[in-house]
Amino acid sequence: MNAVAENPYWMPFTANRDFNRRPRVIAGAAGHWYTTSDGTRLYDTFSGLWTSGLGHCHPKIVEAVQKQVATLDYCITFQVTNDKALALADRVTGMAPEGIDHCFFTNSGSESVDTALKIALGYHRARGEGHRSRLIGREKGYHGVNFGGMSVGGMVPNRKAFGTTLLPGVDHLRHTLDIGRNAFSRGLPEHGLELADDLERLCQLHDGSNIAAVIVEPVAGSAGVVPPPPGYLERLREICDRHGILLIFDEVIVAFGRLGHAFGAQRFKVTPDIITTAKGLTNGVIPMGAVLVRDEIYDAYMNGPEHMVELFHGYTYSGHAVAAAAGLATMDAYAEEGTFQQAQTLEPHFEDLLHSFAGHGKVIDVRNFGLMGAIELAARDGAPGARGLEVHKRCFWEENLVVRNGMDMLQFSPFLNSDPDEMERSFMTIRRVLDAID
Ligand code: PXG
Repeated sequence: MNAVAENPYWMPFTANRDFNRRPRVIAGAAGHWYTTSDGTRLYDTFSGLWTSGLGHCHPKIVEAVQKQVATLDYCITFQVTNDKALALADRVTGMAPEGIDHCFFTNSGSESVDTALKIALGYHRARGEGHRSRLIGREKGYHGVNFGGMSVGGMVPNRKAFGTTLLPGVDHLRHTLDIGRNAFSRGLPEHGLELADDLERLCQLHDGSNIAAVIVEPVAGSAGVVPPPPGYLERLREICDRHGILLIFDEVIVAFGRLGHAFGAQRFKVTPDIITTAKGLTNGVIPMGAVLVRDEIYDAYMNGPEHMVELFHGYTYSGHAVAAAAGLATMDAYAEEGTFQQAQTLEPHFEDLLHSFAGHGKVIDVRNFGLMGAIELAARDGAPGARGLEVHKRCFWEENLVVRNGMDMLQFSPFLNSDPDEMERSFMTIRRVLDAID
């Protein structure tokens, strides 16, 4: 078959022409393994796309979804809701840091981010500070692909194509990746705390009273796992408090166990004003996101005539009954199986496996925190990204392993309930591949 000509599917974030030369197609999954359309089993080193920490086709979630879809598939979400959405909002806010007791549902991480930015702007307006409109993101930040998230995001390829149509009034903190000083750090890197002071500089430049919100990933994920220096998030919190700025943690990747806690905020002991989530909310089974909001923010909206809509925002599928049922079953599984504790226990083993690549000739950095890890390869001369893609493809075709590469960074998001031996074998395979290629 001439796949290049015949494949009508325009794939997301994919080199489509390269893919079409030899399509990699998955048709089934169970636990920690995928099955391709020709029946080959592949070990998944990325938990889906940071999504499926409990493993694929978790029986409890499958059952809950099957039951829900046959009981109530969809019901109108504006002015009416369903029992599962109410229960999930209650459940998730119950796991959140104290004072964060409200939850707005979306369908993805990108929607969670744009929702959070709008909630922040509306909050200031509701308090008579509508002039607080500036938004601050960070270089290398990934906050999804909608216009708000792209604007505060700092992934250059995402911004390049749309650079002239992004939101105005956005600034960026410098990123904290410093391979020169921090290469091969285990966990949080030593250097770079002073970079948090970029926020204070922007407050001096614009006057803090014009800044609505700062959004950061507690650990940058898509940028290739960039944990913050110790004290960095605390310092952002202090500066935000000093200037009345809302702090948003984008926890689309880190929430629900990836850092060994329900929320990254709890691991870092820093409480933001808004938390964005998606992915692990339903173990990736049904698309869903949630924006968790501090009480003061919600309360500020609850003004004016009671018959009027307070927040002019929402999605047809906000709080979808089947997604919410998947979310509830996911939360049950996390609790019953002690998943967050399992993740904590695996962390040192995972760290050791990653850092066993530290002396490898093709590796320029290894970074990790929680169950997030990256091995950064040296780029080939004149062909950045080629070495990373070759590892991905060789692992897929020759080693039955799904390995995520972002350019020359290999990224790892092991299952929260990984079998240590399986995890170890996957890294031995990657080493073999790395040794074999140019
Ligand atoms: N925020 C963060 C922190 C994310 O990681 C999004 C928002 C957007 O979520 P949606 O559901 O709209 O995709 C993400 C998504 C990677 C990778 O390889 C990461 C994401 C998506 C695709 C690839 O690291 N994260």
